[in-house]
Amino acid sequence: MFQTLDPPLQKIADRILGEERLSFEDGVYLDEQADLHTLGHLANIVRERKSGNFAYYNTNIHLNPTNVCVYRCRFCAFRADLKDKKAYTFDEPMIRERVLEGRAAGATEIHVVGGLHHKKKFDWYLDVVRTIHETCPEIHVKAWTPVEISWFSLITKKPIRWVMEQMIDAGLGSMPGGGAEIFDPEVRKQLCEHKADSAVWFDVHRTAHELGLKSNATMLYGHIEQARHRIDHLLQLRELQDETGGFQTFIPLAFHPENTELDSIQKSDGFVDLRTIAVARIMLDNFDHIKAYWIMLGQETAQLALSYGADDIDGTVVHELIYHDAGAETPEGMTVEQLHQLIREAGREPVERDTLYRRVIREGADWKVGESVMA
Ligand code: V47
Ligand code: SF4
Repeated sequence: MFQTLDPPLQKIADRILGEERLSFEDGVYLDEQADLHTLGHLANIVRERKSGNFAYYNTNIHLNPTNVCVYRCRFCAFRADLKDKKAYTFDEPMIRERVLEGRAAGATEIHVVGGLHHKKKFDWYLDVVRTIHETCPEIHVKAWTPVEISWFSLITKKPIRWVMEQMIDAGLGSMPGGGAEIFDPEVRKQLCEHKADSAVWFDVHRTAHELGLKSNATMLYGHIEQARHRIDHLLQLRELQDETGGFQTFIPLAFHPENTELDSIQKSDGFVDLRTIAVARIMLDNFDHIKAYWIMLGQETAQLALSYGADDIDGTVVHELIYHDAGAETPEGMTVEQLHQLIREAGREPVERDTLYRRVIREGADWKVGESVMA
């Protein structure tokens, strides 16, 4: 199938074709030395094994309830101090209005993450989830990262499990993948010294999985990290997935430098983005899905990514702030028709999924969920 590959790459290719697991050294080799086209071809084999020709998307809406944050991650352009001009905090009517806007647009999911507000108590965050759930119980609430959950644990002086149980009672349905950045402690120290470390990140996801929630995982790349940090990050995720099986999707997130403390770093190009997606698809053999987040990649790279390992492009999104504050030039949302066109142009078959990867069946303005798509 391959014309003469370098012997180390040939060995790795044989292992991928034989569905064998790759090592840390294999991952670093792929990341640093494999040519992009061979890498993409190998990742595509794994991708089609798992998802065939399907490319998933969902109809979703974002809510970042506040941008006020006690932390100062050096890569973040979204956060604000309490008295900043750009500081904002949603109240209950604003949250309800956002949810109703989502319902009118046919959203099956609301994606909620934000800052850690200096003055808000745990009940305020709990009410964010409760208000969403009570306003539209049919919309799945995917909310909070381990950074937020550990903050709630700190301010309530209660264990993480207790915090999560309260959130589940209020309507939490699953967790997004944020806050992971790069797990390596030296890199983390330089990016976001004070916020939850990797042990806490894993503790929260393990607890979520034990409580029956599904979650996602991310990796922020294209800043000060190196290949060995990226591969270590992927292998730590693979290990927890072996233990719990609770992760659904991995989402590599390209660093956007504009308006951040790290604005002297150049944003990664399409080659690096595709390489990162392909390596992730190959190394994370126990993850069902890899997401090419179109908001972050741009539409063209997201389309290519569907042949470099990705099988999901996130969704209609609407009201994205984290990437747009950091200079993303993509639109703030896309219609279902635009997503379909984007996926079909890339030669894939669009499938609308809900948060838990069940097929969404629409009849006029109504929708219901069917079977798990690959079941
Ligand atoms: O945790 C913040 C990252 C994350 C920047 O689970 C930045 O489906 C790049 O987690 N440049 C939040 N990245 C977003 C996130 C996410 C996105 C899409 C889907 C899902 C999912 C999760 O964004 C943060 C941080 O790692 N981030 N600032 C920046 N300037
Ligand atoms: Fe705060 Fe999150 Fe931004 Fe860090 S990434 S400063 S925790 S909003």
